[in-house]
Amino acid sequence: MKRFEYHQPQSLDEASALLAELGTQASIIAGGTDLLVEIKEELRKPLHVVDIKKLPGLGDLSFDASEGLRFGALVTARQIETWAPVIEHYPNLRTAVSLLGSIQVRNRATVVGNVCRASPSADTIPPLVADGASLEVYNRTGERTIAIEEFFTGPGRTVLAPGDIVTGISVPPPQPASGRAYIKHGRRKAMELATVGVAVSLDSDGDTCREIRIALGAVAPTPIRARNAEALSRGRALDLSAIAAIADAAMAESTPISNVRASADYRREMVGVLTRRAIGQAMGGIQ
Ligand SMILES: Cc1cc2nc3c(=O)[nH]c(=O)nc-3n(C[C@@H](O)[C@@H](O)[C@H](O)COP(=O)(O)OP(=O)(O)OC[C@H]3O[C@@H](n4cnc5c(N)ncnc54)[C@H](O)[C@@H]3O)c2cc1C
Repeated sequence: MKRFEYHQPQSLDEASALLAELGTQASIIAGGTDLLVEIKEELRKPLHVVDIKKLPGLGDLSFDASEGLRFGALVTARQIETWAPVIEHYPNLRTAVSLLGSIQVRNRATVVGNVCRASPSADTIPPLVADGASLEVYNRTGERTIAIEEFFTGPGRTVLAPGDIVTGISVPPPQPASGRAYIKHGRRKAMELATVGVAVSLDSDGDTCREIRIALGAVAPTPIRARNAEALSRGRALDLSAIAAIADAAMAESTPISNVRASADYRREMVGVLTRRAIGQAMGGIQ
């Protein structure tokens, strides 16, 4: 393992100043479940590691029917997985975190870290994209909010600049008569990264679909929205033939690569299969 200098700032301002000064030589560490593996395997060689665990206010977790869900950068996957409001109102996110690694990993891994790692196959990203989440970013020069869809610029790359710290994520409140689903497909049932991940959030209007957001993971350089498929769905009764057309559109929008886990053709096919299933699950879960 490459040696690095360890820093434990006590305030956001101090952490941001340090990160701005050290620039690309520094990496933030939260749970460390990605970063330490990458350092050990020499995929990353930061000279400085800035631990954010002592920063105040990053452990908050809240839900309000009018404000929605908000969680800070230190909230773990396991906290999200076991928290009643998430189980009740955001079953897509709940499913995603429950499929992330093992309980030991989930007790350390943060959801914000999973998003910031920006892996195309990260489990928590598709449901957060489908739900229209936004990221709160602190920099000592100012704070800003970024829509999660605008956060990713490529595999492992984001719009974050030196000095930026993601302090939390907000997810809008569920609409009445809405349903959500996330389906992960991998080679094994556990401890496996997604070969394809599909998240669907839909709001219904009686028999028709009022609004739908379909997010695909692991089938493009960044997680994506299947916007053509969504456009086909709005204002339409989601019967079997409509769902088949929507699933075909989602397949056409994916641009997967072949790698050790699956071929591009297989992944594209699975986008269709999982989109059909996820729409069905979201409709079945309408509350
Ligand atoms: C055995 C094992 C199995 C796994 N299985 C899965 C799986 O099934 N699905 C899946 O999606 N992931 C899986 N993972 C990865 C998952 O654990 C991580 O993505 C985790 O969620 C990252 O959170 P962390 O707090 O550990 O981040 P860290 O490792 O501390 O950081 C990850 C990255 O995010 C940056 N970062 C962290 N916090 C912030 C912040 N607040 N602001 C800005 N940048 C930040 C870091 O600099 C680093 O680049 C697995 C990992 C292991 C070791």
